[in-house]
Amino acid sequence: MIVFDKPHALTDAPMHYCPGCTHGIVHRLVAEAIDELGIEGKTIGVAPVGCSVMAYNYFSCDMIEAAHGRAPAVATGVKRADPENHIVFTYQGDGDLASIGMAETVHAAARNENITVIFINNAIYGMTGGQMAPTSLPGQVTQTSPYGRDTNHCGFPIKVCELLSELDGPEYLTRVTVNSVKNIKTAKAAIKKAFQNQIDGKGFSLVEVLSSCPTNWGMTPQKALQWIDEKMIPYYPLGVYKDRSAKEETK
Ligand SMILES: Cc1ncc(C[n+]2csc(CCOP(=O)(O)OP(=O)(O)O)c2C)c(N)n1
Repeated sequence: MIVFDKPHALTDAPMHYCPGCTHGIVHRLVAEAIDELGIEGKTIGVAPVGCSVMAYNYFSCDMIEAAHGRAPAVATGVKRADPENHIVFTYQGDGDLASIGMAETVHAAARNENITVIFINNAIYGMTGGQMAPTSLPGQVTQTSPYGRDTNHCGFPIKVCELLSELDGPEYLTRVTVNSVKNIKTAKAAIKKAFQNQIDGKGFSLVEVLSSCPTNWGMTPQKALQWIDEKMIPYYPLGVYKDRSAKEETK
């Protein structure tokens, strides 16, 4: 008897992610949301460069590869070409979304593009070998900050949900994590809502997922999940940063 199955929106391809990396968990949550909302046939994902560069192998829906940082611009075009029949999501790392792609991110949010953005914040450039990202924490040791991120020299991490919440445009901004069963359930609900918002025509919805990178953090998978609790969440508090419709309903 099958009691726990793979979502239909995921292929059978084995994933290439490192042991303890949470990209796989987030892929599953996105696929579950697509299954439950019955939108696989009309969903188009946009994955740019980063560890999830081969996401097109893992999702059963249509996928497009975007240049580094340009996913929100590509997604805007795909969505606007046929808004009634396309459900469009981007799947982006922190180097991608908050560094090279920051302009695309801010402008897509300001325009309230009706797309769903899945933002994987693992505080590092994973694919290229662990360089400092715009989200690396003060004091964090990376390949390009071997003595720890010095804020005098490198500035401070960018808090994407807080930053975008100052804009009038975006519909829904939330930060979640996937380092425990409880947190995975919250993340699932947020991702599903971000897709439902698009179905309802509400606009730009971004789910930031605090994620682990044991390989580049130099930790065991278990320690990496603890590090999210101990170091990342205090700097990047979890929660809903904007939910415009909910606010309007309570007025
Ligand atoms: C235009 C361009 N600049 C730089 C690169 C090199 N590059 C590939 S992935 C990457 C960073 C990826 O980090 P992130 O977006 O945080 O995703 P992760 O790999 O951690 O999941 C960089 C700088 C590139 N492919 N294209």
